[in-house]
Amino acid sequence: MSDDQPPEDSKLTRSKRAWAEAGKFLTGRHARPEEERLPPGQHLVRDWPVLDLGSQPDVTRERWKLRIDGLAARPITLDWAAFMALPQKSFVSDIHCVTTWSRYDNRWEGVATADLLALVEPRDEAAAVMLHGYDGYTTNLKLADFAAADALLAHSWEGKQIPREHGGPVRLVVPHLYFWKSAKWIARIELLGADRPGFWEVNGYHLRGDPWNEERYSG
Ligand SMILES: Nc1nc2c(c(=O)[nH]1)N[C@H]1C(S)=C(S)[C@@H](COP(=O)(O)O)O[C@H]1N2
Ligand SMILES: [Mo]
Repeated sequence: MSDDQPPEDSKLTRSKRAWAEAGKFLTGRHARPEEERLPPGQHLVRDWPVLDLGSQPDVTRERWKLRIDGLAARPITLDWAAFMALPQKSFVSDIHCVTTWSRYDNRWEGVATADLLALVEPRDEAAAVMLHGYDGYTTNLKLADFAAADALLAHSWEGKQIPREHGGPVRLVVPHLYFWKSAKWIARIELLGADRPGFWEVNGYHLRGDPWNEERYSG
């Protein structure tokens, strides 16, 4: 379903693996989101940086399809019209990227992940999801993290279509975890019986990625 395979041994992945080994940016502090809005080691930005593996697939709304399968009683493929016919939600949340920038108060519109899960009926054994992007990117989440109350598949940001470089037509947003978990150009949500590492997780990044516990790296 994806257009190409991500570069396993690019300059980017090599330098990120080195960051993970060195524990770059780690402060050793822990915090609680109720007490500190800005997680340890983060700084605020006003712009919105673009980060990806270097290819930004050109997926039009007409061509975009989302497959939800794996351990589900009712796997489905949604096209744009079917996706837009689902209940639309709007959430405001903060972004925390593992490269230390955070951005407050992003208004997203789209379909809540909890509503999507209700549609496909995860089997009792389902415990995690693997997200697949049209660029071949993958990232994993525990089912409960994916289903968080403010997590959604977003098509709009600040009232406008999410532009291609930020993952349009549809990207995931899971605000309580580092932003690498929020797959852009989402193509497939695969329900799994157990958590297994995606692209950055294989390359030294944490399996879960909680910013307040500084779960940057696996080591
Ligand atoms: N499909 C896909 N999703 C992705 C990525 C990617 O390379 N491909 N990069 C991740 C990383 S590392 C980050 S920090 C965020 C960046 O999102 P942004 O470019 O909208 O800021 O997207 C995440 N989702
Ligand atoms: Mo990232």
